[in-house]
Amino acid sequence: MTAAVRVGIVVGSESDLPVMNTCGEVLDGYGIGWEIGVMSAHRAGDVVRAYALAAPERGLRVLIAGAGAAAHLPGVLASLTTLPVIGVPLAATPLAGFDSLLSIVQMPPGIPVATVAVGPMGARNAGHLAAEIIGLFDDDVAARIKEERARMRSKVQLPEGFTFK
Ligand code: RP5
Repeated sequence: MTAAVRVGIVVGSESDLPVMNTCGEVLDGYGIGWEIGVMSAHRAGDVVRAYALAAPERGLRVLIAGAGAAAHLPGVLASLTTLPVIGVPLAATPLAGFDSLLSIVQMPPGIPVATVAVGPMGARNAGHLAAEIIGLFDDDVAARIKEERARMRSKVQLPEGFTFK
């Protein structure tokens, strides 16, 4: 059975897709349904507005937006919906994502965007954070998150002579 789509990923350009698809891979690992679309806040603001307004009734519970340069996509989405919005700053200009990071993270009070790290690391963490939000009301996802945390913890290698108590 295909999982219901709960997470909407949007990017500002087709050039953002390779990085942001890794976010979807993380969601796949938790068995969470997701979709991805390309819609720039600058070049197609009307489409972004329609997508944000339709999101709740379409069953989406979290929006993730990845964009580079003067990255307004996450903030514009957040202005149009009360669904949680996660912003992923992408490195698309000579400023290497610092421009995008500041554009996304410096939101005014009342319209938050949960901003993650620049680039691929942030794209993956956006998937993990979205899973934690979904896990608040989905016990299967919550259980998979616990399994993933245990898997990460199992990578510990103790030095000889050190006993963990
Ligand atoms: C942003 O400008 C996009 O999110 C992308 O990261 C960057 C460059 O876009 P393209 O010129 O590759 O379309 O809006």
